Amino acid sequence: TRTIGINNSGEWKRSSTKTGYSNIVRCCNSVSYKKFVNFALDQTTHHTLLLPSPLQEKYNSLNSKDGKGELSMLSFQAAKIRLLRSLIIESETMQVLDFTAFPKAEYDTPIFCANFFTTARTNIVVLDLNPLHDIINQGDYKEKYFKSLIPLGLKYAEHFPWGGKLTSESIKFFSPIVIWTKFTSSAQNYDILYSAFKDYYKVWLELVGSAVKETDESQILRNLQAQHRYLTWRAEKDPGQGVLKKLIGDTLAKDLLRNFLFNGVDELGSKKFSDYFPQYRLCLAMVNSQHNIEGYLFISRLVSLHLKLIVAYLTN
Ligand code: BLA
Repeated sequence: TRTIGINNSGEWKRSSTKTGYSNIVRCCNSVSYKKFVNFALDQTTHHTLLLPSPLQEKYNSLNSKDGKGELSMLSFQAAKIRLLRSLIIESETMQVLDFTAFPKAEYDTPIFCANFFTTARTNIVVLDLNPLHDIINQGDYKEKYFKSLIPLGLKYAEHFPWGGKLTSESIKFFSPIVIWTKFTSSAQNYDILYSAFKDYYKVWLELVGSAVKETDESQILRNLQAQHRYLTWRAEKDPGQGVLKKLIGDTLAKDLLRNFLFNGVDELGSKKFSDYFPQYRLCLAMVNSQHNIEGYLFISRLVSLHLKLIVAYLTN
């Protein structure tokens, strides 16, 4: 198989040894997310034939406007995976990972999602298998994918406490095992984050591996619409947008978001953001009001506590 990677100076290269990033740490921080991505790519190649995505040619490496940071992009596809892509940002002040894998519409498998934003002092982390369908009202979907994964979620819940306020939409895109957390920078925290990343990715690969191809056209369409809704949300509301615009300017940032990170948003469906999220059209201020967010937060904490009690009861 052809193998590819990004070298340390950010130049695109083909390497004969492995698929992934060069592991050399470019900057001052104690963590480099390149090893996370390399682990994932390596694991993936054990399960499936990973092919370069057509996006790779255009999206590979960019320097930030101030010349002090570098953005490295990798993208692939596979038999069951429409797009597996990663963005790593390394600069003097931050390390960022945005690693997401989208299954093809014939599979209702969750979307793998790892978003880590790291500065010298703090870290904002989302690690999840984002459910494709509603896990609150669609019990069978929750049962199919998440019931057996609750112990995995609990394994990290104690070390990585809930990160705080979220919009109600984000909560709905997250699974019961989401790691949504903020922590101070330390080698120990990165070790545990790496371990969680490895666990979650291996589980995701198993789910994709055992997924059975859907043949019912209406189910495929449902999966496709769910993927498109997800892409629409993220392309519009990604909290990293501001950082990206600052690093590479408005035009490039928008292009990167719509055509690389959330590729498919303009092709997989024709609905717009306001069709999927009409609440934002009329009354943005209300949706964002403290009251609403606190309400959801309160409920989600209750649910999570409840879940822990049930698990404790069942395992005793
Ligand atoms: C903050 N990123 C956040 C937050 C969430 C996410 C939940 C905190 C709450 C919020 O601002 O909404 C991530 N939200 C997600 C994810 C989903 C979602 C993964 O709904 C999926 C459905 N983060 C990145 C990248 C950058 C980044 C690429 O992924 C930078 C280039 C930065 N995330 C970033 C920053 C914040 C943040 C700077 C803080 C934003 C703020 O406080 O305003």
